[in-house]
Amino acid sequence: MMARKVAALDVAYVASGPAELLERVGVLAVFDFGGDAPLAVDPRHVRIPLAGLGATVPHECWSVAAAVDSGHDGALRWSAGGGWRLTVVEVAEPAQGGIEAASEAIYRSLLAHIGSAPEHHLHRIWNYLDAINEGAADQERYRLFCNGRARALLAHGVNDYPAATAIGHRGPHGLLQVYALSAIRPGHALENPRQVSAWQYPRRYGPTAPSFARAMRLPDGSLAISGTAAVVGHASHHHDDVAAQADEVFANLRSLLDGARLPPFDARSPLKVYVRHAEDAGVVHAALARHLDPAVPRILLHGDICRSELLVEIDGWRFAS
Ligand code: 3EB
Repeated sequence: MMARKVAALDVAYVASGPAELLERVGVLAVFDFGGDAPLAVDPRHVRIPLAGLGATVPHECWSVAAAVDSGHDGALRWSAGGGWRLTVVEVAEPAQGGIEAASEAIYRSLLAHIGSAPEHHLHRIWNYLDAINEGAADQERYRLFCNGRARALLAHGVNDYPAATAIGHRGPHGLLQVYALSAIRPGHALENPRQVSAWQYPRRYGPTAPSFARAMRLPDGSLAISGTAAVVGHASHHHDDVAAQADEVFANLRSLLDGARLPPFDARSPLKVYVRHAEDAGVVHAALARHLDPAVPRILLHGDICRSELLVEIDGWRFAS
């Protein structure tokens, strides 16, 4: 059998409206941040429950150099083309019996869908839950989410973790949203030499270490970068100092790119910046200006980071220039 290659994947932040974008050839998804803009019936139109920080927030548009198909599978929505697949699923936690059970259920349905698709290699996953830091110690909602996720991954025999982001949203209470990128070809997970691998975090951070890789080298050679915070080794650094945390995030990102033998971010490196306190947006903007070429596309979003002392996190992509 001939190994099919994947088409080039691209992610861009664009001002155009969803209706116009969804008309274009090869559009895999259009993400709308925050607000309550009406959703198109199209399964490729995804509303993310994180508000933008800034005057106008562009849409995030995923496209491939190929024809795209899309549809529904029970509660899941999917689109696929060029060897890539986006799968989106949302659940109401109360209907599932709480965050831990909801997390396990959403991952089981997602993994079942992806596992039976041609694009069955899981590369990158995003997780959004509300009140992420609510609950004391091991009852913290993020830790309960990690328990459920790990159980589903184990049940499906997944031990090569995808790159991931897990962020707290301020949207509807009990809304758990997960979406994933998978492909017909495998990727290659990367770790960060400055950071202990998340799945090896010591017990003090929770009963189940988080199941994610620091980055994924995609089958087209691009790099998908996980949520990166001011974690050095396994410890959070610079409590209460968002500027110093942002500097530490960039030290982590540089170390990740160096490890992957990739040059610094450029116009083909869209980044998403999650900021816990809206009033920190100015300080974070200044940090981005210090560390990034002005051509690097970036979006600031209002979101909570999974440890309560962390104030800023960045994820993104580095596509071939
Ligand atoms: C960290 O380094 C910060 O649980 O999926 C970043 C990215 C973080 C993904 C996840 C958590 C996750 O531990 C938190």
